[in-house]
Amino acid sequence: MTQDEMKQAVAQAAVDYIQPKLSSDSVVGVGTGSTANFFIDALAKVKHLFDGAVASSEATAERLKAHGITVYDLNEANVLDVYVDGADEFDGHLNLVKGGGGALTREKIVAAVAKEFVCIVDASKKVDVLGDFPLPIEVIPMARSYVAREIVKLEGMPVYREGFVTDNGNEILDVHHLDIVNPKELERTLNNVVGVVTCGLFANRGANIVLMGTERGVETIK
Ligand code: ABF
Repeated sequence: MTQDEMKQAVAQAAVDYIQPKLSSDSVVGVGTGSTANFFIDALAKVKHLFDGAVASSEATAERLKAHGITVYDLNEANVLDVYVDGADEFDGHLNLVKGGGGALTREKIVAAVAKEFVCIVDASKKVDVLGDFPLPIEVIPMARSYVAREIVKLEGMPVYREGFVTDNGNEILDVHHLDIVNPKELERTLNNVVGVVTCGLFANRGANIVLMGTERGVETIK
């Protein structure tokens, strides 16, 4: 099985998982990235079963619309029963690193609103300790150097993601060499640095369930 086939299988498994929860007024939170794109394509086949979607990025909104799925602004949707999105890393406690695609802030907002966060990954994303994947941090542009200096004090090595602007008009620092043994605490610490919009740790609101595509099929981790 190729990595894309695993992503496709897990995307279909996510549709199968949420389908019984959908009703004609359901609004589905939809994430960003290549696994989320497979999910959108699979979700489009059951678009008659729900009302519409909230997107975690402009790219996702475009893909949903191209499939004829109504895209709502989050402020228009009172309730999101479920949010489905990928991740760059996850650990055994369902803490996540996200933001490799740069959409972390909107992803974190949609995840905060949703009653259930279903994370869809291939097996390469599983780790014992988070931090091999450089941790993305969205920063207000004028604060970039200050935030970088504060991160060095925390023993991380920040790298400016050159030429990249987020959907919110901000910049990204990718932080290398962090050994994330206490993700909840580090998430709070980083989010408290002035100029940080949010960091890519999803620990205080991690996933409720991870569906992981493997060579042997899709595994469920809760
Ligand atoms: C989003 O897409 C992210 O938060 C994460 O950065 C990325 C995962 O991408 P892919 O599914 O392409 O590996 O969910």
